[in-house]
Parts: sequence; structure tokens; C-alpha cells
Amino acid sequence: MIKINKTLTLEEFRYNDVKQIPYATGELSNLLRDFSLAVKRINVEVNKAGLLDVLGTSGLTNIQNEEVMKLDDIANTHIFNVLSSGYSCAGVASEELDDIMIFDNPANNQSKYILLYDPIDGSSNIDTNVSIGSIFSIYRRISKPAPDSPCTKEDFLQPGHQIIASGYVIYGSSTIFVFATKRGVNGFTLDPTIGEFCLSHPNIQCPQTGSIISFNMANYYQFTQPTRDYLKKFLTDKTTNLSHRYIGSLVADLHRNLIKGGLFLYPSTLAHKNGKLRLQYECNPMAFIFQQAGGVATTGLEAILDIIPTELHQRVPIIIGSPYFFK
Ligand code: AHM
Repeated sequence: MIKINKTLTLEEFRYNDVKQIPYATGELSNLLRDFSLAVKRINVEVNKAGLLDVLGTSGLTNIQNEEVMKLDDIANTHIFNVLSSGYSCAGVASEELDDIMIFDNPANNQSKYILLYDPIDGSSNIDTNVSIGSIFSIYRRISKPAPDSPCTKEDFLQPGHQIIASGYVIYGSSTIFVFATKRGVNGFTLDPTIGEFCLSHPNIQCPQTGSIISFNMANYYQFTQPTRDYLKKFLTDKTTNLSHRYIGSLVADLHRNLIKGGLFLYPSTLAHKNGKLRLQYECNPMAFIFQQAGGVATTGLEAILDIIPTELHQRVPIIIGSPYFFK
């Protein structure tokens, strides 16, 4: 028999993992499978973006008064359609939708989970073929799962330390799906020949330190004095040998820093007093991944994962990366 190296698909990996958890029902695996199906559909649109009519703005604005790109809208619909026609979550919240969407029917009401997502992160990069991503987080409901009990707003306003699983997909030189649970962080690369995500980055650990520092340099003089002092400490230390790298797509910037080690900041600026990035759709999922991989995520004053959300689309400053930068 010809020797073929064994590569686990996402489903095989979850199946093996779930076998080791005596009380697991497989519902979380089904939800991850559903999400992976939606992102495969998004990946097809991203790959043909210049050929299809998916570039540019949709003419709409979202609740935060930001322009919605056509691909934001398309990706949002793919994720919504797959999750609302499956039975693995009771409802969703999207960065592109004003309010939560409750799948109020007896089957979905029995699900333990709800999911929040940013369908396309890094939207300003869509038209120039720069890497973009999708981000999600999954929480166990506070409301009771039962056929006549739909999920509630409260389920979506939990602090990040309650996350059951979070992850991102990066549509880059290859398409990679990374997700974290309390059992670790693993990355799967899409094999386009068979249409499956296959384990390529097992047990990801964030390096203790790193040489990459990422922030929007054009905002430097809009940062507060304490932020500038914090940065100066590293930028003037010749022993650290730092390089500045900033893509402007959170998923791409953080995927690189997670693998290579480094620091990323989107702090408070004059224009964005609370930072620009959204707690529930961007900061919490990424903070959970970094924490499970041994990294750190804070606003500068408190741990990202400890913030009690007060509204769905709330923004927070974020400093995230290798532990060395937080000593
Ligand atoms: P988006 O939700 O419109 O995609 O904005 C979020 C993006 C992040 O991916 C990225 O880290 C940040 O905005 C870049 O912002 P800036 O252009 O201000 O540096």
C-alpha cells in the first residue's frame, strides 16, 4: 500500500476531541462545522472577488454609521443562512446587523449555544486584494434551552471569559481556520482540492516574546501620553530589535503575531476615544484565542475578557500579544 501522510480534517479532529469528553453531545462540533461551511462559501466569493460584482460599497451603512462593503453584506448573509437553517445555535449577533437575531423555533430553542460574528474583518482592504478575515465567538446561553424558550439579549452580553470557543478565518495566501477552546488552539488550512479544512497548525502557542510591533503609525500623535510612553519604552530599547508591521486587517495582523510573537495595539485615539475595535465581535474572540495560546490581552486598565458588555456594538481599546510586552 502506498504511504500517505495522515492529515486530520476539522471534523475528524473534533470527533477525536469529543470522544475524550464524557459529557459532550457533539453540538459544539456541529456548530463549528456549520460555521466552516459558511466560510467555505465566503472563500469562494473572496477568491473570485475581482471577477464577480462583489467589490465596492453596497450603498448601505451599518448601525455604527460605517459604509457596508458588498462583500460584508454577502458574507453576513452566508453565515446567517447556514446558521439559521441548522440546529446548532439558538441565535446570532453580527457586526453588520443592528440587533440580535433569534431563531425562535422548537429545534433551535433547544440549542445550548449562541454565536457572535464579524463576517468580514478588514473591510477597507477588500478592494485591494489584501488579506481579510471572519471572526466568531460561541457562548453557552444563560437562558434555559427548551422548545418554547428562545435565546435572549442577556445571552449575548456575557464577558469574554465565558466564551466556549472562538476563532477566525484568514483569507490570505491560503485560507486558514484557527479556533480555540479551553482545550487549546488549533489551525486548519483549506485544501481546495477536496474542500476540507485540514489540521496544519496543531496546538498553537503564542511565543513569549517577538520582534513585531503593530499599530497604526498615522495615529501616533493621537494616542494618549501614557500610550506613547508605553510604546517609547520598546521603540527606544535597541536590544529588542523590533520591526513595525501593520496590515490594517486585525485577523491578518494578529495571525502573524500569534505565530511569530509580538505586540498589537488599537488604543484610544482623539477620533476614537474608546478605541476602534468592537469588544464582542473582534476583541473578545481574539483575546480568548491569545489567552488560550499563552498570550495577553488588555485595554491597558483591565483584562479584555473581564469586561462586562453593556451593549452589543461597544468598542474598547486593545493591547494584545506576547507576555514579554506586559511585564
Ligand atoms: P472593519 O470592521 O471596518 O473591518 O474595521 C476593523 C479594522 C481591523 O481589521 C483593523 O485592525 C482596523 O480596523 C484598522 O483600522 P485603521 O485603518 O484605523 O488602522
